[in-house]
Amino acid sequence: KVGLLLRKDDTVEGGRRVLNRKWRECCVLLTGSQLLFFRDPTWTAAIQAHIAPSGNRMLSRAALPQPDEYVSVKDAVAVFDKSYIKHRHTLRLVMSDGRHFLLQAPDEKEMNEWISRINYA
Ligand code: I3P
Repeated sequence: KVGLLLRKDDTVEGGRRVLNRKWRECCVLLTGSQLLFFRDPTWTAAIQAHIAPSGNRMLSRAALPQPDEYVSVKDAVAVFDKSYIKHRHTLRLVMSDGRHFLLQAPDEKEMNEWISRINYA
């Protein structure tokens, strides 16, 4: 699965509050159990073109741009955090090391799809 999401880092490893709390748009790709972040949102279409229509599997890794960051979601959990009401359709990605990312999807359907894909990855 690939898409444009807004991301805000909430806590770092260990659970301390992140200082830079700005929302940033990024292209996010879930492949296997890896969540890849591309800072340049204009890559979305190019990245999409490398994904099989069925979803998760990459057709060719070779021509993909290098992700700016990647995280393994194997021990991570994605949740809809009811207490976070500032932005709609925003999920909280909770990493086992204490990092929390907030990811804002374009709509509720997309948010729910990201949550289930991440949790089943
Ligand atoms: C942050 C920015 C974020 C906001 C965050 C602010 O300020 O306005 O949008 O997160 O609030 O600190 P700045 O642009 O100066 O970095 P929310 O949209 O979630 O409110 P926070 O400190 O409560 O996370």
